[in-house]
Amino acid sequence: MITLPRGRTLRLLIGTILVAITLVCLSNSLSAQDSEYGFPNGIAEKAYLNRILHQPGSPYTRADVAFAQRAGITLVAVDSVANNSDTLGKPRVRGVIVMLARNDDLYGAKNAIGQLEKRFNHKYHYPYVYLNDEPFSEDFKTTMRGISPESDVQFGLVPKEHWSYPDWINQTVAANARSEMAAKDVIYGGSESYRHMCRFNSGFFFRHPLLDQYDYYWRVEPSVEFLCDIPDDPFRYMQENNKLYGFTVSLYEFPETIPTLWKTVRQFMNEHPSFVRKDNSMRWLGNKPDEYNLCHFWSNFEIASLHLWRSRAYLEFFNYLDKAGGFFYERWGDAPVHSIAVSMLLKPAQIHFFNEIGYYHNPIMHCPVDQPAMAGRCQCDGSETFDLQHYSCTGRWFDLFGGGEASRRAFKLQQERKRAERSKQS
Ligand SMILES: Nc1nc2c(ncn2[C@@H]2O[C@H](COP(=O)(O)OP(=O)(O)OP(=O)(O)O)[C@@H](O)[C@H]2O)c(=O)[nH]1
Ligand SMILES: [Mg+2]
Repeated sequence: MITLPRGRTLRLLIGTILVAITLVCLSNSLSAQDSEYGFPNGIAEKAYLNRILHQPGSPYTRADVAFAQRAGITLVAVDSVANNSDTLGKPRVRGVIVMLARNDDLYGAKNAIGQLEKRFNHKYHYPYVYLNDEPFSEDFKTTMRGISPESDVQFGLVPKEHWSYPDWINQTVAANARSEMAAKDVIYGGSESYRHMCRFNSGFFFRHPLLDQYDYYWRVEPSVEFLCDIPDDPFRYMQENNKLYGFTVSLYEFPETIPTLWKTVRQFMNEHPSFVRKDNSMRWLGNKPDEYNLCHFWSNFEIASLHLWRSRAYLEFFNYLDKAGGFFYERWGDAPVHSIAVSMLLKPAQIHFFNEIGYYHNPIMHCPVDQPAMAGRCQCDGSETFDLQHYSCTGRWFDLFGGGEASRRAFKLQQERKRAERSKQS
């Protein structure tokens, strides 16, 4: 038989429970409002954006400024940025098209940018920044200037410290890891330069001085294709709708490239709970906290805020991962790193699926032609779009956060086509 406490003991017990509840609530609200990083729960959205975004007039603390200096980031005053107008007469959004490339990527770079010009930028003249870990050849520069004669075009060298081993990495261990992965046929498993590239795209590209003056970037890779005329300005869309990250394709990562990534992410989250947005998008990454379902946005296409990566929260996250060594001891890609960060730091409404941008990066295609009205401006077959195919994670995104009507219509077309093919064969 259970003996219930009475009288003074009961009052004492209830009192203790009430005090404990109050303390828990108080500590939650304090940690929500008062993280050193101003992040993000309990802070009004605008203030939150101002804190993570280095916006003009944002209330930087001294600590923010010191941190930015340590991270090699310049806080740019808005007045120092020319307020050009685009050809449509509105003030220009501070957007830039960025490509990391080698000199021998010239042919692919020319094709990709040629298509982007034809489909979109000939109307807007957004500037281009090309980055390389080696100096660009005159041939590369002249050719690429010629493709977008009306845009400002800049060529930047990646600083050595953004493309080399940090001192805590044991290069012998890294070399052994590469050999082991190559022996197992892991894609790019044996490549040293690929690892520097992934680390650069994860943690450094946005610190390049040529990007200081911009708020948004569009990442383009050599040899990708833009399959549709792009009617509206995606940069402006991002700005006007408070979007911070945009994607067209998502899929599953190769697990062999990231054996300890998720464990490291979880450690980071446990050690820095104030970075983890309460209304985040992490459900997309799996149903159980201990298991990563390998979903990621395919980062060869990104239209996103540069300030997202310049935020203290992201830089702390990147530093944590970088210290863990997985960029070199494994083969962590910038795609899962960006995607996990985006899911942790942003709410779903800040992440945008750019359905209308028809896009191809070998071997995957996103095509928005789900209805005849769109067919006139695209060179792709919507019934072949990747969106809801089994290796895509975009369906999961729609299921969790809504949207995707066009993709569902396209998927229906896909099924009908397959059925028709099957019945023709039988
Ligand atoms: N400057 C420079 N750029 C690189 C290097 N390696 C890759 N890149 C660029 O980094 C981006 C990603 O590299 P990719 O080789 O396309 O990697 P991926 O998309 O995972 O693989 P693919 O399926 O081969 O396209 C591209 O813009 C490349 O041009 C390098 O060593 N130096
Ligand atoms: Mg590529």
